[in-house]
Amino acid sequence: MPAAWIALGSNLGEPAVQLRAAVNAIGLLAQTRVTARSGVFASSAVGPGQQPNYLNAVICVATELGPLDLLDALQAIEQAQGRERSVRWGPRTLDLDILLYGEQQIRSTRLQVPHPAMAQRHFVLYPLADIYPGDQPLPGLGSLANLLAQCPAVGLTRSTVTLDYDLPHPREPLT
Ligand code: A4P
Ligand code: MG
Repeated sequence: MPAAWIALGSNLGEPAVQLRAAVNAIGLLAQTRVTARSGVFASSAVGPGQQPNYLNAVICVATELGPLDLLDALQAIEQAQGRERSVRWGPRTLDLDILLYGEQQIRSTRLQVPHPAMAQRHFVLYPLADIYPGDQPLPGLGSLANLLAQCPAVGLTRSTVTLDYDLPHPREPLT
């Protein structure tokens, strides 16, 4: 099954709860399994005006959904968790971005993969480094070690929050 890496971000509505709920919802998508979860990182908002701080994380999924079907599914989860799209880079309960989808490089109107801003974003690269295979170059972007070296983690801190579920995973039998 192709592997896709997904970035999660939230700065409204109890970000830790939003991130955990999103991982849970992604794990319940058809033909999709969450195979790795990064730690959770805190940082101040990149964007306009005064905004609450963000929590960010990255997960890896194995999925039979094609890239656009995966995007549709992620946008439905954003909507279900109360996402309102008003201001570009404005505060949000949940942002789900497809960072990488297998080896594919996609440049369509709706979907650009690798995500065009990922190389400049410490809140994406450092969580990704928790779970991305060190010896595997990123399609079109080279080694993650190089990207990290050019993107200092200034203002980024590892949170004590984790993506662990508070409740038993719905797919596990309840005893
Ligand atoms: N789209 C194109 N490529 C992709 C992709 N690879 N993954 C299109 C997901 N979507 C993709 O996205 C707008 C459109 O991008 C989608 O409809 C989709 O067709 P959006 O989520 O509605 O808008 P946005 O998130 O406000 O814009 P954008 O440019 O995606 O913003 P970013 O880059 O996601 O930045 N500061 C901190 N500390 N942490 C953050 O997580 N996030 C942002 C948002 C700003 N500042 C932040 C953080
Ligand atoms: Mg986005």
